[in-house]
Formats: sequence, structure tokens, C-alpha cells
Amino acid sequence: MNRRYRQHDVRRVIELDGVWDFAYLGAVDPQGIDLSTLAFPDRMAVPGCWDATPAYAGKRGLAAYRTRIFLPTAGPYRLVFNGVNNWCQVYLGGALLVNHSGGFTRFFADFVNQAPGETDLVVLVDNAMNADRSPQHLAYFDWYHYGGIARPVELHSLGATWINAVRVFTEDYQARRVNVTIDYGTLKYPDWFDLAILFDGITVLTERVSLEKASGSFSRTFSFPEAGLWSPESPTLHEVHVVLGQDDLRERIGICQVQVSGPDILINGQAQRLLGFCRHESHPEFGCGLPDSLLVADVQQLRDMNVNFVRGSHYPQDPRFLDLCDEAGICVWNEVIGWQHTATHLTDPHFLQAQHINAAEMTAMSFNHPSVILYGLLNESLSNDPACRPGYESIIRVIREIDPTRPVTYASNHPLDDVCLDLIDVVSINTYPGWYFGTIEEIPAALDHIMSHVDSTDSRGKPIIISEIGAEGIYGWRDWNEARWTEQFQAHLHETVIRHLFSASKRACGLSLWLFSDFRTSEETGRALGRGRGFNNKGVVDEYRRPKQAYGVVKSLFHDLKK
Ligand code: ADA
Repeated sequence: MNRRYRQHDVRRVIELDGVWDFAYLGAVDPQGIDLSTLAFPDRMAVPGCWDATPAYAGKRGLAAYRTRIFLPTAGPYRLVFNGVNNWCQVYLGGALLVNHSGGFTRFFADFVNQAPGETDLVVLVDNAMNADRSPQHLAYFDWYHYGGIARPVELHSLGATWINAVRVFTEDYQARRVNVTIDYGTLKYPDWFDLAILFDGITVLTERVSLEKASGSFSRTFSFPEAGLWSPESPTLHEVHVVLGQDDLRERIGICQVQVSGPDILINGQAQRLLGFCRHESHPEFGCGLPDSLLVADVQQLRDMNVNFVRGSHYPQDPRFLDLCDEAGICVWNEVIGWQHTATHLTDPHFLQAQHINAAEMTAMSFNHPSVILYGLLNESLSNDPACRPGYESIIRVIREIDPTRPVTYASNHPLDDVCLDLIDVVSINTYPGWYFGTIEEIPAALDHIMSHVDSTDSRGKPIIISEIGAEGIYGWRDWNEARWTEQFQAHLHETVIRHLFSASKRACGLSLWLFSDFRTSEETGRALGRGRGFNNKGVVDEYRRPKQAYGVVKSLFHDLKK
């Protein structure tokens, strides 16, 4: 199931998760594949990552997945893919339906006039480092690019008129006024349809609407004066259920307005102190396709550590994880995929187009999650190079066009000469004093220096988040010297950072420590040479989620700060 709650009462939805036929094809051109003769000698779990399984560990190239689906009528239908890494082509009965580039986001494959009966659904999936097909998955990144149908897949029967999306945003939290926008598609237009909107199961509107075009949008506004608000301390959720003609869609929402006011991020008027971690979706046995059990366990550990903030580094997080964060009151920064790009990428139309698509898909899948309080992009790219500025502007524009209500940020590792800070609402800084430079004792001065520099620029006074800071700590490694790579060193560094930021300085409104859990790094470049075991070991839990010493230290400090 791709969500934690039932989205449809009327629309027929079939979950396609399970075990599919599988073929590893290797370094071949997808153009040359003849599906009619392709053999599928193996089986593979969907969702899942084939290169995290023992038989195909570490392999790159093309793979093919196949399942059979039953279509009772000629359609229309919609296949919903919640994330396929890194590139794919979807074929139905041998005919190409869609190409999709970039993992970690939802996309659709629509079809109609299909002969009723059973037919093959084949997905060619490529995890190769191919700048043409997958410009957003590059070998030098500091994470392992796992491949596969990593997130759930569903088949939806649409009928002649269907709802593409229901987008709900809070216009005024004090009045509990929300705007509901319905994006529709129809084969029957112009025509009249019955519309009903229910809020928490109670009908709040029924009317006849005229749909004039094949696709479009219309909005209605409601006030629910008695409704509870969403906040990290009290994450009240509501359901908006829209029934249009013979179709329906239920979205779970929170009444929640995020605003920036001077150095603070406000949720429904309350200034927040954001305490948490950056989080990769990665596990040695599951790759980036995390099972429900692990998503639940991650949220349990985050809550146990008194975390109220997660930075989804460095790509859009699984909507099932966002659902759990909505419920737990954990605020999320959701981010467009990206890692240390230069002007070579940020002036390349092909790269930018892929970024715009990922940004649009990330924003659309975040929109109704009250936990998502911040959008991010282009982690640690050359924001100090004026040649990169138009690229930043264009991606931010895409995000804001879809969602003008939430603040935008990016993690800068050039805070002393950044030329793009004026483009964003919240200044976020990645810095590694005590690890890549200086000593732990020098951390307070290093952080103060950066923050006072920001306050000497045109972006003075904006909220500041320390979006990455941390140290490697190998699970189980301790010594008398408390030297680098030990659990003790890592715990000492985290303690110094937290105490300084929120007791001594108080300028920052948020912290996402690098990192929640260890993860496998890229093996295609020399990066693994600087990463013990070939893993980034800066997690407070290791890749199997076993706690290190820093876990308890952070838990206790966050506990005191939350009071
Ligand atoms: C950077 C980067 C992270 C990670 C980190 C590290 O800040 O944004 O993805 O690579 O460095 O561990 O060095």
C-alpha cells in the first residue's frame, strides 16, 4: 500500500506489490531489447532494490521486471509508480507507455482502449550511471545509487472522469480556513457531474459542477472553526474526501501554516526549535526501498531521541515515511535530488529540465503532508558562483509555482561567500568543524563566525538552520584516546554542537545533525577511500539501526531542550 490510510472508497485500486518475474540484462541498450523474446529467469520483490539482493549485489545496468495484470474493461486506467531508480520504461502488452528519469518520486502511466483480459506489464529499469538517461544520479555523489522498483506500484481503474489530485492548503489557521483544489481529467466534456466534499466524514458540500475541458482545476474554500490544528506537539490530522462523478480521493491533511518571521520559523504562529537529523533512505538489505517495518522502526528511534525535525537528504522521502511523520509530529525538510553541482550542471538545459521535473514531482507529493514544513534543493552546490544563480532561481520558481505557501531553503557549504542566499526564506549551513577542519573545542567559534557573517549580509536576520554537522563514529569502535572514528569522539562532538547552538548562542532555530543512520557510499569513485568500510559512518545508529554512544547523548540533550 502506498499510503498509511485508505485513499479511495469508490475507485478500484489493485496493489501490484509482491514478487515479479525478473531478468538482469547488464550493460545493454534498452533500444535493442525485444520484449517478445525476453526470458525472465529469476524473481524479484516489488517494491525493492535488485542490487541489494545477494545474487545481484553491486551490479549496474539494465534489468527487466514483469508481472501480469487483469483488465476487466477497456479502461481508462492509471498505473501509479511511487519511485523507480534510476530510469525506467513502462510497457503494457509490448507497447511503451512511459519513460521516467530520476528515482524517489511518484509518476503515472495512463492508458485506455486496452483489450480486456490478462496482459503483461514489463518495466525496464536502469541503475547505470548514465548522464543522458539519469542526469540526477551521478557517480561522484556520497551515496550508493541502488536500483529497482523501490516504492509501491498500483493499478487504478479511472472511469470516464477522474480526480488527478486534491490539494489542500491552510489559508488562515486562526479561522481554520482551508482551500481545496481539485485537479480533474475527463473523457466526457463538457458535462455536468455531482461533486461532494466531506471533512472528517461529514459532508460539507454537494453541488453539480460543469467540467468544460479534458483536464482542469477548480477550488472551494471552507472554514472549520472547531477543527484542531497540526503542530509537532499535537499533530491533529483531518481527512478531506472528494467524490466527483464516479471517482473519489481522500487526502489526509493538517491545518497548518508555516511562516517565517525574523529569525524564527513559525508553525501556526508558534516559533519552533527544530531538533533532529538528516536521513538517507538506505539499508544494506533493502537498498533505498525500505519496507514498512523499517520505516516504522526509523520513526520509533527518531521519537525516542526526542527528534521533531528530519532533513530528507538528499532526495524526496518516501510518502509512507511522510505519513508516519504527519502522525508523529516530526517536521520534515523535503528536498529535490542533488549533490554538489557546479555551473557545468546548472547551465546544462538537460540537467535543469530533469531538476525541474524532480522539483515538481517532489512538491506535488509533499503538498498535503503537514509534516513537510520546508522545501530544499541542490545540496552543497556552488551557490557562491554567480553562474549557478539562474539554475537556483529556476528550480526555486518551479517549487514556488506549485506551492507558494511553504518556505524554501538549500544547504549551503559556502556560507562565507554565498551569492544566492537572497533567493531563499531560510538560510541553511553545512559545516564540519571538529571533523574536516579544526578541533571540537573550536566548534563554538566556527559556528558563531558563520552565523555572524550571515547577519552581515543582505540575508541578515533570516532563520538559520545548521543543516549538517557531524563526525564519523564506527559502530563498536572505542579507545582510550577518544580519537577520531570512535563512538566517544562522535558523541563529544554532537554534545558540543547542541549545547552551543541552543544554550550559548541561540541564533539558530534548527539543527539537523549529520546523520541518523550510516549508509553505503558510492563505489564508482575514490570516495570510499575516505569512508571506513565503504560506508558513511556519521550516523548515530549504524546501517542496521544499532545505536552508538551519540544516540543516548543526543536523546538526553534533545529531551532537555524540548521542555
Ligand atoms: C556533505 C554532504 C553529505 C555528506 C557529508 C559527509 O556535507 O552534504 O552528503 O557527504 O558531507 O559525510 O562528508
